[in-house]
Order: sequence, then C-alpha cells, then structure tokens
Amino acid sequence: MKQSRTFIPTMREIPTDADIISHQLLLRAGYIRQHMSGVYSYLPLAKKVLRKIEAIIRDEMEAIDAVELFMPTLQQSDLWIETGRWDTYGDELFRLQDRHERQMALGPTHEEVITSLVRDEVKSYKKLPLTVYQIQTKFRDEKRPRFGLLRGREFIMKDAYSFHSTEDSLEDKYNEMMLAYSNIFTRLGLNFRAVIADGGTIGGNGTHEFMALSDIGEDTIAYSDSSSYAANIEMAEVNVDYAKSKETLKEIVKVDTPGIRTIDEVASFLKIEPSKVIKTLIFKVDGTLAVILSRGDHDINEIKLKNALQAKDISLASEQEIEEMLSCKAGSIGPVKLPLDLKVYADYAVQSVVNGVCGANEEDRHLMNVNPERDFAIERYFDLRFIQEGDPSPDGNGTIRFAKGIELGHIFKLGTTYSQPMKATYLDDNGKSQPFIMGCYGIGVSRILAAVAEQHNDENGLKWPKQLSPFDVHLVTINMKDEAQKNLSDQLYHLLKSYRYDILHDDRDERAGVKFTDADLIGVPVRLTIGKKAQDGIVEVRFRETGESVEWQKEEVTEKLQAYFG
Ligand code: 9G3
Repeated sequence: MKQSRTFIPTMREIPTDADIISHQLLLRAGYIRQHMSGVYSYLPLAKKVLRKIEAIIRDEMEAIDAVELFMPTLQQSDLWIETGRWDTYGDELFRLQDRHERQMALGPTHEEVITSLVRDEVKSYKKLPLTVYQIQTKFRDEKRPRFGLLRGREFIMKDAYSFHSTEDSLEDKYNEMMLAYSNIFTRLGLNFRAVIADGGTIGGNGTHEFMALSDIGEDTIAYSDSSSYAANIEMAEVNVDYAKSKETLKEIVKVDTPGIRTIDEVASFLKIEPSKVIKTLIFKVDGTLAVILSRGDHDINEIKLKNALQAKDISLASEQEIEEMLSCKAGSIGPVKLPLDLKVYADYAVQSVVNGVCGANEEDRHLMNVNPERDFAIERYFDLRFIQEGDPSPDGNGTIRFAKGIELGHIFKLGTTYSQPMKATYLDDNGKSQPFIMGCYGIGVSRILAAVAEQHNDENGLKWPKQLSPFDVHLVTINMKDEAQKNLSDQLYHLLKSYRYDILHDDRDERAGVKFTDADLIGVPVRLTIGKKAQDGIVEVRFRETGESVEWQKEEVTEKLQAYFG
C-alpha cells in the first residue's frame, strides 16, 4: 500500500480530551476518529487490525463447532416484552419507532433475537447442541462514554449463543469456550486473567470474565499470588478462620461520644482498633428494612448481600428511614435493643468480635464491651464482606493481591432464563416438550483494539504484536526522487509482496523526520529504510519492539524477515 495514497491522518499534538494512552495514540496515529461522544470511525489502519482480531476469534470459534451468522441490529420490541426486558432496561436501550410508529430497539445484545430464531427453526433434541455466533455492532446508550473505544455507545462485539438439551452439554460447551477464550487472548498477545464473575441481573449459575490487566481498567480483580485463583472483586468469596480472642467478656458500658460518627472516629476516640468496632448498616431488602453488620475494618459487598438474601432489589436505607425507625442518626446505630421485627444479618467476621463497640441507638452515645449472641441475636451469618489485599486466597493457596482489569470477555450459563419466558422448546427423546438450556458468550472486539494498544506502546507510539499489526513491514524511502532509492524501494516492494508480506510504503514527499515520527506512531513491527546507502544495496532495519537498528544487504532481506516473522 502506498502511504501517499492511503488515509492515515497522524497528529503531532496530544489530544486534550483523551486521557488514556491508548485513546491518545489511536487518535494521533490516525487509527480512529470520534464521530460523536462514544461513537467512532475506524480508519484504514484500525480496520486492518480489527480484521486480524476477528480472524483469530473466527478460527477459535470454528474449532469448537460454533457457526457464524449475522443478526439484525434493528430489533422488534415484542421479543423484549416477552422476556420483560423492554421495561427493565431504561435509558441505556436505544429505542426508536419506524414510519408506522412500530416500537423497536438498536440491539445491545441478542438473546431475544437468537432465542426466537431457534424457537422457530429447531424442534428436536437431535439438532442439539447448537452454537452460533456473530461479530456485529452493538448499541448501548452509556451515560458517560469514556476512554475512547473502551466504553463506547456503538461498539463491535462477538456474541455467541449455545443451545442444549442437558446441563452437562452446556457445561461441556462452557468449558470449551473457556479454553477457546484463553487461546484467543493468548494469540492476541494480551496479559489477561480468567476471573470468576457475577452473573449480574441476567442470572445464570456461574459466569467468568476475561480481564486484560491494566491500571486504567475499571474492574478490580482479586487474585492469589500463588495459585490460579482470580475473581472479580464483586464475587471473590472470603474464606477466613477468624481468631477469637481469649479475653473474658466484660459488662456493657454506655459512653458519651459527642459528634463521633465514623468508624475511624469511634476507634480513635475510644482508643480501640477498627476491627473491634461493629459497623451497623440498615438496608432496604425488597422493601423491608434489615440490619447488616460487619467488622469495622471491612466493607459490605452489596452483590454478595443481594445473592445471600436472594433479594430482587437492595439499597441502603435513607437517613430519614433510619431516623424514623431508630430516632437517632446513622452514626449512632447498633444491633443492641433493636425493634424486635428487625432482622439482623452479619458477615462471618462479626462472630470473632469480643468486647466490641457499637452505636447505642442514642444520639452521640456508643456501647463498649458488646458481644454477639450475648447482647444481640443474629438471624444468620453470611460471607458478606469485600475481600481485601492480604486476605488468604479462598482456595487456601497463597495471599490475595488486587489488580485493575479491562473486561474483554464475559461468558454465562443462562439455563432457561430466556427460553422459559419465550417458550422456546424442543421435543426430547420421549417426545416431551422441553425449554432449551442456553449459554451466551461475549467478546468486546473493538475494546480489544484499545486494550492491545494500552498494553503495547511506548513514548513514541504504538507497538503492535506481529500478528495484529496493520502491516508486516513499513518500507520508508527517504527520497523517492533519488534514482537508486526509488529503484531499490520498488524492487524490495515487489519482492516482499511476492513473499506475501503486507507492506506500507512511505513514498510521500516528506522530510525523513516526519516519516520516522509517523512510523513510530503507527507501530508496524519492522521498518526498512531506503536511504543514502541504497546505491550499495544496503537497507537500514529498525525493530519497533526493541528499538534495535541493524543493516541488511538487500539480498538477505527475505530470509532475515522470515527468521523474524517465524
Ligand atoms: C440491554 C442493555 C444493556 C445490556 C444488556 C441489555 C449488558 C444486557 C448483558 C449481556 C449478556 C451477554 C450476549 C453476549 C455476552 C454478554 N448490557 N447485558 O443484556 F438492553 Cl441496554 O449482554 N449477552
């Protein structure tokens, strides 16, 4: 490809509204341009990288018998009404009407569409298992699009759906997808972890996310420093044997704590460790108030609480609701002498508190030497707290560390979550009608482009892994008007093309400095420079990854490139 004929609008200045390196570099190197907030154009270089990412995904999907199809972006509302999601999704769902005022949506995902398609076309268990996928643009009206392609309102997703007649068959496909995803992210050259994740609102008994490790990642991963255990912090279970101190139980004492509100204020005022404080929170659980206790040095994980209480809706009670019920402020509430109808649940760590401190349910008063079971009843203990760095790994192997991650893949066991409400059934081997058992599996394709750029760059620009680079070789001719340079360039161009290399030839009438700066920004792994030494048949070679420069005789270029590309 002649660079003088392509479309690569590089920029020198750093764009002000791009606050992560991948977003800055993809803009500066002429890969993407913003159309509007959260919506991007992929320019020729990005399109070539996307094509390579998709090729790796297609290869791994085919290897596990997933077949590619392509579903509509426009989705009729009827299907979303069948599953109840037309109402549960709010502003994030792009809704529109056609000229006949029929309600529809721009597809954010395709569970309803694929389930209705399979419902109509697959009638017998003999046709199962069936796994289909597509690579397609999705629309989600994010409230705050940010970080360029990482959180857009229009993005490219690979979404796969599998249909089964047994849980075992789903389990098998789910495990095959786990492996296929590991292959994909490995082949993409990404540093990633497969983490245990929460199924979120779509239910399903178990899901995994695939996270690219990155400091700008929005998710926190809890992983063990000496095993493969890794979980999204929202789901990481806590498995700790809390040591119970041997100190004798003392009599409760009420103390004045004027203006003392937070755990740290209580701890420093009463000269005790935060772990001796019993933190009392009031939650509204499906409309009913409940008291949730944790140790003062821990935080309640609302996803765990919701799952533990099997609640549909959960939220912290408001100040006003607390004052109505306990006639004191949130900073002075405690579990002792509560109205009887209030249920008290606690994280396991509370069990180990001896002679603890808690609010007295009176303004500016706390109780000391409070002991669970003796001074207040607990309905049930659960694992409710967020895991913390330094906790033992739940698998008993090593210690927990935190890392930030960018979610690039998410796979789910759906069961009959969609087939049941949509009455999507097949006839089993007894001729009995059964709902399909389903799985769904997503990969953020455009997000991968940004994640790879985030993990592969330096201060001069992008540094693509060989297998993803928009071109194999960047052939830079210093001066196309120079006979020797032009001849050697054309000779090499055609020779390398015949060896199936994909070449970007910088044939522009620009200064050398401009060409080199652009080449470093664009990030093709090998740069061959044709300059003054062309008449001696010498090519200057520079490897983008290491910055290393060498000189090759023109006769050895193909064999040396083959050695480099393997
Ligand atoms: C919506 C909107 C946003 C959404 C969804 C629906 C996320 C929604 C979850 C999934 C689950 C999997 C198949 C591929 C992998 C992910 N955001 N999800 O269902 F209407 Cl506006 O999409 N779907």
